Amino acid sequence: MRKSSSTTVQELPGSAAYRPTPPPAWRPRTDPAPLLPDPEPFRVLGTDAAAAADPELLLTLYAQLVRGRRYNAQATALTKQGRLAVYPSSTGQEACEVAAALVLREQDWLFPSYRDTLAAVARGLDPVQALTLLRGDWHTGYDPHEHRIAPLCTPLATQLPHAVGLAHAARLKGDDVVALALVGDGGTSEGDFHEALNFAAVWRAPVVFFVQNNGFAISVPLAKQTAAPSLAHKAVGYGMPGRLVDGNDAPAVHQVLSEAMERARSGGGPTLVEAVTYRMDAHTNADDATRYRGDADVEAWREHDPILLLERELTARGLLDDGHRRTVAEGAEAMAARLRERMNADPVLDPMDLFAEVYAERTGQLREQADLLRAELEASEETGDAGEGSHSPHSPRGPRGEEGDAR
Ligand SMILES: Cc1ncc(C[n+]2csc(CCOP(=O)(O)OP(=O)(O)O)c2C)c(N)n1
Repeated sequence: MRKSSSTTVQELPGSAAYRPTPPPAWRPRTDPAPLLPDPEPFRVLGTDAAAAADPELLLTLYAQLVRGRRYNAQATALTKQGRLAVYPSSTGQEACEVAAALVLREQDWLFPSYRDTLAAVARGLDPVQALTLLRGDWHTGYDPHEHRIAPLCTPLATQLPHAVGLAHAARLKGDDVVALALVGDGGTSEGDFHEALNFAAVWRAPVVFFVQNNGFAISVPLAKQTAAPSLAHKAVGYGMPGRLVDGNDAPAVHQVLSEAMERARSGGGPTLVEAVTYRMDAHTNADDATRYRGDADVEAWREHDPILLLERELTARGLLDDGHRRTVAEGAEAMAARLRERMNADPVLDPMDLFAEVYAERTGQLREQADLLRAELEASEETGDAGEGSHSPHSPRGPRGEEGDAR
């Protein structure tokens, strides 16, 4: 902006003063070639690498995928029964969700988006606590510090700078912690994505960025989201490696993420991993996906289903028979029944919790509002207006979880 006639202003591109050539001292600091993703997504299943895959890992992944699929189906059903306000299903993306959870050590942190309840559950979070926010019952629904799972993040990509901040702080303190941040393809267009990746690369923060490219940002297809050759290519501009992986190939995702985590752990800095997958369900229960995509697309992806791909491999190697398959299915069914039962119980909530655990020290305005609410609640209790279950004393932690389910 021109301040006064004597101020020198930078001329706009295209003017005579604009010199796109950098000064002679400038040199690229990194050879981009090692940072570039492979042209094709990395695969294990259906390739020679599959024979070397650890049978125990394959079976663990299988059990978690089946359980995850059942969890998604049950949570979706709960929205139809009015027991859950909203559920962004990760059906079709279970390999990404499960692998993300399994590559974390206890001290590592997961930074999920709203679509990643399953990753949180696979990390060991109680399945009901994981749904608390989506039921609109309470704040996050769990203690992020206890589980080292940040709140499920609804504003797109804001979890990425959070993850970088935590990772960078851990490194400054000398703590052996890696942060794994999940984001959708649409989230990569956000300013927070840019700021997080740039800062992380410059400071070599121990963080892994994991993009689940599921084809759509609600109704916006990837082709309208980016003109980049792949989302993994974006890594190169920041000076970190980009990896492209088949997001429906559970052992492949596990391997690529494990390598990225190890790189971060050992001081090698961040990695951007893009998993190519597909969102089989609508964006949420509030969306009608038939308005922007055809059944044929969805059907084509059924042939590349993460459970189907893994089952094929396990069966071919004689690692999975009907008995084992039944046991896994029954375990998933029992989890779903328990989830149904617990979600069908009305939670006892305290309206005063609205003010709890938001600020370490409440502002004057919030103190005033809390006093007003308390007075109203007390008045309605005296007149007997309070509905059943309202303002009853209960755990200060909100809806209580049960057993650390799922591992
Ligand atoms: C900052 C911000 N802008 C817009 C929205 C509204 N919104 C919610 S989900 C969504 C699409 C996100 O798509 P993507 O990142 O690909 O993730 P997916 O839902 O496919 O997992 C949008 C635009 C939001 N939540 N936050």
